[in-house]
Amino acid sequence: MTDGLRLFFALPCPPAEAERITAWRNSLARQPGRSVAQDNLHVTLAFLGRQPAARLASLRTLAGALRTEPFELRLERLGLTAGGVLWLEPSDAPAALLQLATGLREALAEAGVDYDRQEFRPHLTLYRQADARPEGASPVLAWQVDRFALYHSQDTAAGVRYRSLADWPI
Ligand code: 2AM
Repeated sequence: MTDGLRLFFALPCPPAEAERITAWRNSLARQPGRSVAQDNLHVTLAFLGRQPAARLASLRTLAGALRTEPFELRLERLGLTAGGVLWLEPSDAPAALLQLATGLREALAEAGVDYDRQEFRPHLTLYRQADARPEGASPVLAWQVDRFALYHSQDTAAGVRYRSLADWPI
């Protein structure tokens, strides 16, 4: 599908934490590749890819029906994937986070909505096409998660922008 909207569900990184991690990243020696814009920092729960706009109503309904507990998310492990994605991940993912992602993915499957079926591995991407893991101690990001959101990934003249279409309390 070339039309439609590129969508994903995610936890937004709160502005103060996004500012902190961006300052840390900007303090590093320059890397090749692309950093994720401060306003775009997030933890993906489920990546849907292109979806018809007509599906938005059912996505809102299924997301609104999910029930979980607020939890603290602590991202303290810096990782570099073979594909050059530099990310922060929890050393111990909270059970409530896994429950939220699993519940969401099950609801999507039940509604017949396609999504990326890779096993859920919570992380916050900082950099793409990096060629080295920065030296030194990993920074730590932590916040109380009480909302998740549906995002529209848009290509703009200023680069990709993630716009929140709706969000829900957890
Ligand atoms: P992200 O790193 O910005 O969260 C489609 O695969 C998108 O889903 C990727 O661009 C990535 O975006 C996210 N993703 C990839 N692998 C994942 C995984 N194992 N668990 C959760 N999200 C993943």
